[in-house]
Amino acid sequence: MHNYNNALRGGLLGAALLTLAGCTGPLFGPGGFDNATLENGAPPELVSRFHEADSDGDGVIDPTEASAAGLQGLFTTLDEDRDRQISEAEFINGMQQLDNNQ
Ligand SMILES: [Ca+2]
Ligand SMILES: [Ca+2]
Repeated sequence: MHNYNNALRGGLLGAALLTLAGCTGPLFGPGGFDNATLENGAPPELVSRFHEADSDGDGVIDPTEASAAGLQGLFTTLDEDRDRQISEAEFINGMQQLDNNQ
C-alpha cells in the first residue's frame, strides 16, 4: 500500500507547511489582521493616509491608487507579500519601519 504511505507523508508535509505559514501569515495576510485592532494601535495619521490613498475604499491600495497618492516609489517596499496590493497592515507596518530608519 505505497499509495497510502505517500498520501500520509503528503498530508504531514502539508500540515508542516501550514504551521510555518501560520507563523508569518497573520502579519501580512488580508483578514489575518483585524483592522479595528490594527487601527487602535496605529498612528492616526498613518491610518488616515491609508484611507486617503485607498480612494475606492476596498481596503487595499492598488498600483493606480498608489500613483495617485504619490506612493508609487514606495509601492514595492510596502507590498511585502508581492500581491501588487498594499493592505492596511502592510502600509502601516511599512511606513513605521521607514520612519524608524530615517
Ligand atoms: Ca483600493
Ligand atoms: Ca500586499
